Amino acid sequence: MSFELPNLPYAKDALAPHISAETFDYHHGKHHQAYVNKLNALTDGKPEADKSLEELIKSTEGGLFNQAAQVWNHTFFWNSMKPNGGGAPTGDLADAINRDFGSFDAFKEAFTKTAAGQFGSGWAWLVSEGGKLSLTSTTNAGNPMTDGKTPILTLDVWEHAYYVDYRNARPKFIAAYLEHLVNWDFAAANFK
Ligand code: MN3
Repeated sequence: MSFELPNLPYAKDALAPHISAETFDYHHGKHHQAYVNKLNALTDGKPEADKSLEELIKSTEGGLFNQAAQVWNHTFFWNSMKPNGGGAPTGDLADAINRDFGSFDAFKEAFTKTAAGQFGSGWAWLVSEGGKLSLTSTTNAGNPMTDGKTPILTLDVWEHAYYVDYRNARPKFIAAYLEHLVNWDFAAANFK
């Protein structure tokens, strides 16, 4: 058994102009594919080849963790967005955001700070733990599951995620994600 690159959940030009097809050509077609290839090279012929990505994330470290987590994180990131996304959550997740952040606007402000404040490469996450929502960021391939937290949404803040479309302007990328891209249906499904 080997690990495979999942298809994008939408056409590669479906999030333009916020994320271009060119970015997806590189970010999904080259970066994400490279993590899959390296994970297969590291696990080839070993028991780890039959484990799930979640199992590898929770039980490994070093190079194997980095590749497994980057494969999982990117798939989760693609699903954290959709064409004509953004807007506001509804239902239980909306209630929990209001309870744990004070308001949806306060959540957006805090998420923006978390994503902008992650120094260097990494990820910004909305997570739940025991039903309570919070924000966290991780460095490089880090994933909050290693701390027992459940990912709800993520944003890739490595420069490769935004440099083609926004150059160095990470805050513009964060704003576009929140206003136009977030898939709140996916987030709600993760909040159980
Ligand atoms: Mn990336």
